[in-house]
Amino acid sequence: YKSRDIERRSLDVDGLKRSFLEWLVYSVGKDARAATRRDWFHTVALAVRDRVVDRWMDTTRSYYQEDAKRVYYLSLEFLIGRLLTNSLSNLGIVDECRQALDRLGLSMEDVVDAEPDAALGNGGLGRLAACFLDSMASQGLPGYGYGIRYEFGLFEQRFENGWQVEYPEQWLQFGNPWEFARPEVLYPVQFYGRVEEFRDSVGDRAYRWVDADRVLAMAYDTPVVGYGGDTINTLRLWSARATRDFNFGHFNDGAYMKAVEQKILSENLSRVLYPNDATETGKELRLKQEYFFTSASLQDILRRYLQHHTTFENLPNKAAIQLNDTHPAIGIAELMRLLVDQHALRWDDAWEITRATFAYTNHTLLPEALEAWPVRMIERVLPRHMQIIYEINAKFLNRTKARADGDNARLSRLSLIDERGERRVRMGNLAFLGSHKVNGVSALHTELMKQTVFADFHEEFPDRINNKTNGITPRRWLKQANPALSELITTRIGEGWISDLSQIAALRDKADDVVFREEFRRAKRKNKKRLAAYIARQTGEEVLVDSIFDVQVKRMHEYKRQLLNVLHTIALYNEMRDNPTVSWVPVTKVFAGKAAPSYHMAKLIIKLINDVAKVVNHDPSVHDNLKVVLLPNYNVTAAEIIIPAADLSEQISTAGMEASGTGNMKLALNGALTIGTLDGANVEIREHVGPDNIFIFGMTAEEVNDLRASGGFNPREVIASNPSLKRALDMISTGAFSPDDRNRYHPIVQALTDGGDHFLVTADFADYCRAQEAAMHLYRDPEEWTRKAILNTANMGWFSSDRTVNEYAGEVWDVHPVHPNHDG
Ligand code: 26Q
Repeated sequence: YKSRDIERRSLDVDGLKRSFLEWLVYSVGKDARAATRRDWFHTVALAVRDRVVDRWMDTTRSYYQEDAKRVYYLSLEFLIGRLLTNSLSNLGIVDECRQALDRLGLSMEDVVDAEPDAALGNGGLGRLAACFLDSMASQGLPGYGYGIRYEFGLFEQRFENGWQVEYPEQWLQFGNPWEFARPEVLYPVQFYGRVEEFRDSVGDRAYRWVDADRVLAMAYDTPVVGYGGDTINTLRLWSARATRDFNFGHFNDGAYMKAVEQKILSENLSRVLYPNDATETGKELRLKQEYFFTSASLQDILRRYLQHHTTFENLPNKAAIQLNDTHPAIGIAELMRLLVDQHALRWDDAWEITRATFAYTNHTLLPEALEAWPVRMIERVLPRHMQIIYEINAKFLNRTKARADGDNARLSRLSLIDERGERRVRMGNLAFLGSHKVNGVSALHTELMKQTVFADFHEEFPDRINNKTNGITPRRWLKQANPALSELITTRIGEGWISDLSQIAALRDKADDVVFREEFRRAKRKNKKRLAAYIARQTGEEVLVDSIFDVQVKRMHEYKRQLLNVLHTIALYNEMRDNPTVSWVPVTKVFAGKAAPSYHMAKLIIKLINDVAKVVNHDPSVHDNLKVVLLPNYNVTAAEIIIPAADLSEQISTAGMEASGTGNMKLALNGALTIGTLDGANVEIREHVGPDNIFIFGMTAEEVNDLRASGGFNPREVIASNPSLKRALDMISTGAFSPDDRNRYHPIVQALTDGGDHFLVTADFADYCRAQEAAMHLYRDPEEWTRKAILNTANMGWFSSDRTVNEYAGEVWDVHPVHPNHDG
């Protein structure tokens, strides 16, 4: 056994190669001649996993032995992407693996490309959770991710005739070599039924939840490899399994098949990720998903706690539970239920423990995205929780009423129940009240939380709201995605930046070094070639590597204003056609992003981009100076190719509407200059990179607010006074891009005109064009452009998710690094 064990852990080229061959034959069941790329991916992943498990168990054991306080990150989304390069890179064996594959006649790229992209998330919120997992593990913080093991991740996007069509994303189809099924880690989760009141042993009123349906939550664990491989944390995802207890009602008519059918249906709970990154109003299955994974996670957390403790008063000293938006907020009522109903704590003690344990992160102020579940639905699906929510509300409002001297409007705003129209539970209010800390995700967003949605709560609890500006992991988003730039950086300043991104500031001096600038440009050009090849493969379009790669990659949303970018594209197209003798800076407009399947306007914008691309790309009169591409199926893997190649980063949301953004950080770190509004984290990016190294335009959040309040904005007037805007809009509305259906874009034109232009696209258009011109002008001066690009990379150190996670650890969680013992 011993020699085999050592073999399994060997990190050198020979050991890896021998492991690969062993895994290929004995676990994948193929010989080298018959193996496909996918077989090789599974082989390599399993061999790499071997190098992780001992350290993983050491880590878990160390946490247990030290009875360390753990942080539990509850999230309905973890957008982790591929794990092979990530694991190899964090273990420090990328080159060894490449060589081992080389000796087997295989290309590392081919093997890496055979891994499906784990898209268990929609966008920013889910990717943030994945970055936090990396940062916690890389800094030795005892952090667990808890979520759902969706069988289908975010849909695969294809374009058919320019329209988005969704296909199921079957990432588990060929098995998942990274996960460990834990069939023994199984918790019951209940739904429906009713609540019975009874007297407990001392004669007090007590409640039990009876006649409920049961589903089992089964755990799957994925190791989270920290940088350097010292700490290996756990991502635990729950899968729904049917119970074996039967609904005996069905047996009266001998309906065995009917009973089994119910069992099968109960497993639908973990089937699919909801593809809406704004709210999916009132879908019962979504509510059940939220409760399912939250309840299982809390049961697991309490089980772990009770291994060391017999009473609950120390729970807040041993567990910090972070709610990633309100999606797991039902956990507040669930923990109360577990403590009061199952462990017989007194209400007030349970409440104090609950509040001290939970913290809540808000990711949006958009009113339509604030979760509010119909009372009638919660009553039916989770009857005991509805009672508990009422009780929390009654106690809170009673205490508040005493000081509110008759301000009923204020009380009704503070209430957990929205009484206007159909009665609904405001999950944001529940999350706020049940947490000791509540945070926004950028400085501006946190300020706006205080002034808008949580103004009354902020007045009531002035110390509760705090800011935690988002961050991104430099391992995935610089080291792995951009080897060309990473290696250049490391040759100049060493590799300390990988685990301490503040060190990247040492590059500031290099901005004035011509040689360094030349090498920086060379790295960018290499990445642009890689992207150009990807574009050609995906769209058939040939783009100029020396054009400005002007990139807008993110979910399709009206507030993110892809339309503003499209209007500028059309205006630029017109100018190029009008002035064919001018020597234009060639521009490649790169778009990518998915629209929620039910978001018709977003889907129409996708079609418009594809229609504009068709016209522009085939018009010989622009001499290839302008190309428009919309890349299909944007996901983490595509982002890793697109982002390192960008020159210009489009961050152009209506001010006040983007909570933070994180793509903005990835792009700036990779040396793209930002063109953006003063929204979300763009504000802080400007402060760090310096106002001379970013193109800021448009209205501020305050101006947007004032304009809306005064109601004094007429898009028709703005359009009439701007000929290039008018012309672009006229072209859209008269069918210049849709000769086959001239009315196709009526809804878009309508929204921007008589619809009142809610997202202020027309209001910001002129200033946006000015900023675009400034960018194109600067691009003509490669030395100046590169200098600013370097200053972006050098000044983005603060936006590491290591910094963000450390702030949470110190100010919200009170957790500390644990150094696993690997010699035990
Ligand atoms: C809610 C209810 C029912 C179904 C779906 C949802 C749902 C799902 C996903 C609501 C919202 C989301 C995702 C939100 C999101 O990604 N927000 C982004 O979070 C980032 C990380 O903080 C920020 O950088 C972005 O600004 C913010 O838009």
